[in-house]
Amino acid sequence: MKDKIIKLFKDNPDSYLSGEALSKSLGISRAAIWKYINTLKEDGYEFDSSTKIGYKLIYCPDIVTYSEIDEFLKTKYIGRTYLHHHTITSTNDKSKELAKQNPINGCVVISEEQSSGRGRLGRNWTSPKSKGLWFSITLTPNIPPSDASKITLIGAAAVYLALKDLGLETLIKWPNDIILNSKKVSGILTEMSGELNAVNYIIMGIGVNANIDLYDFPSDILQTATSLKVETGSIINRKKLLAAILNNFEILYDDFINNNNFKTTLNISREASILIGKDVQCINRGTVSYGKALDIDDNGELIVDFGENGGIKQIISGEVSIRGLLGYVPS
Ligand code: BT5
Repeated sequence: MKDKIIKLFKDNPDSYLSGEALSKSLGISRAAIWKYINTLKEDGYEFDSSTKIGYKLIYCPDIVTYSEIDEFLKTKYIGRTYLHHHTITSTNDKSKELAKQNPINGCVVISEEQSSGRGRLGRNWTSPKSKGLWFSITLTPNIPPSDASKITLIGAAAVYLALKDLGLETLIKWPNDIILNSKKVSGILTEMSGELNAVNYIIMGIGVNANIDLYDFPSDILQTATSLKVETGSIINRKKLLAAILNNFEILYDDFINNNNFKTTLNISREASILIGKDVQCINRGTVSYGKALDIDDNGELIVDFGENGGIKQIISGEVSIRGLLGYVPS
């Protein structure tokens, strides 16, 4: 209902809407309207109000609710079911809980803040309030489970394209990191529920460090993590950025699911790769092997040359972490 009320105000900019008109349009009592207006004020909306003529919306807060991103969203189904939280443990966990009952293709769960944001392999993901985009997309593709890792590359390509729209040239550290000026600004956590031959649902969680300040990062990641605000010196419009990611994602994802076309994503993964041509360490369950990243193959797997003893191998994303020889990214 809050979304509907905001939409009415946005459809009538510069106008005062009376309690009676709102109550008529929305089919709820004037007392209920008054209650909703108060909760909207708590969310940071500001209204000019007059007992005679009603309310006029004068300020929208930096909040990533559906009514705030709808005007930028061009998708058919990605983000058209949309659940916004102020705080949550993890949007991946919430999406999983919902999908277990009824997975909705394209459903986005987003939170201003996560108290237990997760990375891969049980790592933590720092997700401070209203300073980033912390969201998960539920997908129900009819693909074999072996193709699920491609969804991560599609997600990374969508973030890359959205940031490019903002004039930011990022690099992709296969399979799930977006790098700006050698530091991580975004990470992706893709989780799947499936049978041997079929995917039930996929939850793709994306974290983007939009307006995080350096003091928000725990000291142990200060060397590897950054935000768009830190790198550009400007506040990023989270609403437009989120919509751009979802818009780009739907185009790439649709092309893959409907036309079996994964080429655009592959081209982006290769051209923007920070790994190809570089010496890397592959860390698999604590075991480190050294090699040179050669390419990303047509299935989205990383091809690494481990030299005389190891030979050339395909690395499947998931359990493996890739690092530069001396640090987080290769130099
Ligand atoms: C990732 O894991 O990069 C996946 C991150 C996915 C986060 C999203 S937010 C919405 C959704 N809900 C969730 O609970 N998660 C997803 P990985 O490659 O394992 O990287 C994790 C590592 O990155 C940590 O061990 C830290 O070293 C570092 N890190 C933690 N928070 C960070 C941040 N905000 N920015 C950059 N690096 C971070």
